[in-house]
Amino acid sequence: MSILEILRYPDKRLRKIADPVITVSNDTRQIVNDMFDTMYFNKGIGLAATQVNIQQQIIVIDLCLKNKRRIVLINPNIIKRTGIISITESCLSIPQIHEIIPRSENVTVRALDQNGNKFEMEANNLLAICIQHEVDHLCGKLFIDYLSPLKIKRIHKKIKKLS
Ligand code: GNR
Ligand code: NI
Repeated sequence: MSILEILRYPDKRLRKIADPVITVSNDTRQIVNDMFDTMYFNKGIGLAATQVNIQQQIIVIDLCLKNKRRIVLINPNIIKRTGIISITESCLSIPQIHEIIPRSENVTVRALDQNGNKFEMEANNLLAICIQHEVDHLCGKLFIDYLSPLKIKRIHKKIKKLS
């Protein structure tokens, strides 16, 4: 078990594009386990490999914060989106910033699980939002990228004050 270091905005490595996992191996499963440990330790509901400086398309999610329903998405692909929903989002890579972000309300995602098996799942509400937030991370995108330049400016000021 290892707790990995989470990159903090404005670290440029958060902007890297993750590569697909070619073979789901024991190494991949080790990364998944470390990511769950890191996510639970930091009380997050999701974590993308990009956030722990691993440039591979790996996501872990558990909305319950406590081993209730672990979801692993390797090489995820959102194949369908419907509806619109907005909640106040936060990100372990941008501590103390909380903003309302528009997302799709329902998504269908195709991915591989930790055994390398293909699966498809439908998600709505918080799970759908979390999947979109994490898939964005794998593309180097952060939730604050959806905000206006003025709001981003204010966030930069707040981060400066906090540090
Ligand atoms: O822990 C997290 N909570 C959260 C709340 C609303 C929308 C998205 C999230 S994901 C976030 C953890 C994180 O930074 N994942 O990348
Ligand atoms: Ni995040």
